[in-house]
Amino acid sequence: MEICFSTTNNGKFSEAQKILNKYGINITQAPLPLEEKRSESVEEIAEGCALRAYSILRKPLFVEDSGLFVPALNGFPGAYSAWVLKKLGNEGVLRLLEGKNREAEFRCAIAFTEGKEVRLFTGSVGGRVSESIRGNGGFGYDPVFIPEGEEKTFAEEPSLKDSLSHRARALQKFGESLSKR
Ligand code: ITT
Repeated sequence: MEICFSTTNNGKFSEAQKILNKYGINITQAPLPLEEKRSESVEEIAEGCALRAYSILRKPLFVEDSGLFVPALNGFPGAYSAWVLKKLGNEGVLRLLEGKNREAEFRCAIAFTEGKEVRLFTGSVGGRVSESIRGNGGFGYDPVFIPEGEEKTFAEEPSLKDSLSHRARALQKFGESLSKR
């Protein structure tokens, strides 16, 4: 089976490729710059983007919206994660968290469509924001995120992401559902 993954993020694409291959699913990348609906919900954003991507590509596809949610910042950067990373970087996020509770959660919503309905698959991982930037692997916020029960950041130990990241968890549900068809 071959499905298109509409994303401009190569890190997301290679993680998805690795996991979905295990379910016998091949993916191709369409880096469409999709405008995202303003919402605090990764599910809502992903759903809207899936329909927009389908109106352009007209073939079975999925998109994925994700973000880092920090309760001490009322969920920020959340749905604004990509924008915050571009404007403030991981350094800026560390500064925002000085003296605050560093608990955080990554959330991911995959939206799959073949044109009519949109099916959603979600995943999350709890953890904390590190005190400093650590590691060279992964992408985005990986150098500052330590998953629950671990000491290393995702960037120091990217293999952790294959089993327990928000994306891996959503992709596993997606892969299982597709392989049952
Ligand atoms: P597309 O929308 O084109 O897929 P994007 O990078 O803009 O790519 P999002 O809008 O979903 O993706 O923004 C998510 C942000 O959160 C983005 O800055 C990512 O780098 C970051 N992020 C998402 N998953 C991550 C992960 O597994 N590790 C580190 N950072 C992550």
